[in-house]
Amino acid sequence: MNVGICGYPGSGKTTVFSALAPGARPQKGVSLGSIKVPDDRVDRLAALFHPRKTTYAELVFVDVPGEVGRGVGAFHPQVVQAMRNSDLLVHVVRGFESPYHDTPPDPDRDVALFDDESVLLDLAILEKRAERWHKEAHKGLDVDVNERCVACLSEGRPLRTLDLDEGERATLSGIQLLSLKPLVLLHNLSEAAWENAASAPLRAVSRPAPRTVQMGICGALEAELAALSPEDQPEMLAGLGLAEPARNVFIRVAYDLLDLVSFLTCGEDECRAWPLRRGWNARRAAGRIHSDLERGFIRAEVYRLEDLEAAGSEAALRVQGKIRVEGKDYVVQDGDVLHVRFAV
Ligand SMILES: Nc1nc2c(ncn2[C@@H]2O[C@H](COP(=O)(O)OP(=O)(O)OP(=O)(O)O)[C@@H](O)[C@H]2O)c(=O)[nH]1
Ligand SMILES: [Mg+2]
Repeated sequence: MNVGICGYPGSGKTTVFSALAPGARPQKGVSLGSIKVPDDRVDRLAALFHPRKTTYAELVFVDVPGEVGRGVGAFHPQVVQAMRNSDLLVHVVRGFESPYHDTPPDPDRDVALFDDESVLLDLAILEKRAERWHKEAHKGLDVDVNERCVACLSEGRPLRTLDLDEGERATLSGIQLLSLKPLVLLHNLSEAAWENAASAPLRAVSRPAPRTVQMGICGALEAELAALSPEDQPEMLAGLGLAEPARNVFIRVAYDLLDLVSFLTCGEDECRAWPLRRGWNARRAAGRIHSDLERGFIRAEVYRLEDLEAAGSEAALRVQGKIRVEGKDYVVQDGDVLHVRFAV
């Protein structure tokens, strides 16, 4: 899953990138950094299996450069490309005074501008599509959905506000519409604003619009925190009055917006967590592990980690009849432990 960190020049994107993906080295142009999603279930499995390897689910962050002007029409093609390749967009909104800007921060203007820009880029694509289909006299669900989307965008509304069911959404897959991607409005506050009680509403996680989450951090402080050794972090967190780094909050927000669950696999080789779209079935889950497992899927043996811990071993679990045999259509639940049986 790719998380695109974007926004206007000097809004603190690279600073936020360093806070969210510590250890990644920002570069000129587009930088990539990944983080492991902390998951105590992987640790609990590892305590039972003593595997050679433990692997956590990962989020990949993309720091999109901002060496472009501001205003509608300002997104550089390279920036747009990086945004299209993202599953989730993070709009870093400047909330601090900076020597690089001659205007004070204006979050509302930046949020509106960003929306307008995404809406116009999407509209251009969908209008071209409509024109082509009109010429070809093509009809169908895809045409209807396209029409609804154009109407929505023409009113200046991002596509994520549109109520689309799975089938309707599928007609839009593959075109990477920016305003359809889930969005985090990340207000990047100054140290002073962050400590000010008046900015509490900005700091709290809220949902101002469908598939949109707003949250506030002080990027500079969080980046400083992320650069500390794990032993030194608790002291700084306590000093800031925080229970956890913004990174952890962000991971939960991202999982929620992307509608992800994790399933687990285990054995003496590896214990691992795999992100999966909520509602996906066992066969598609198998495909996350390897395409052979999806193609040759026979069944999945599924159990709950709590049951394994209570029983002490898979053998004991089997005797208790707590290992279920599920077919390809079984909807995988968060925290399910899966063994896929397959033949190719
Ligand atoms: N006071 C304050 N300054 C910040 C904060 N975040 C970033 N800055 C400063 O703002 C300036 C720009 O930060 P960057 O992280 O480089 O911003 P950017 O969006 O990556 O910039 P471009 O990639 O050039 O568009 C730097 O001088 C940062 O130190 C913050 O939370 N508080
Ligand atoms: Mg930058």
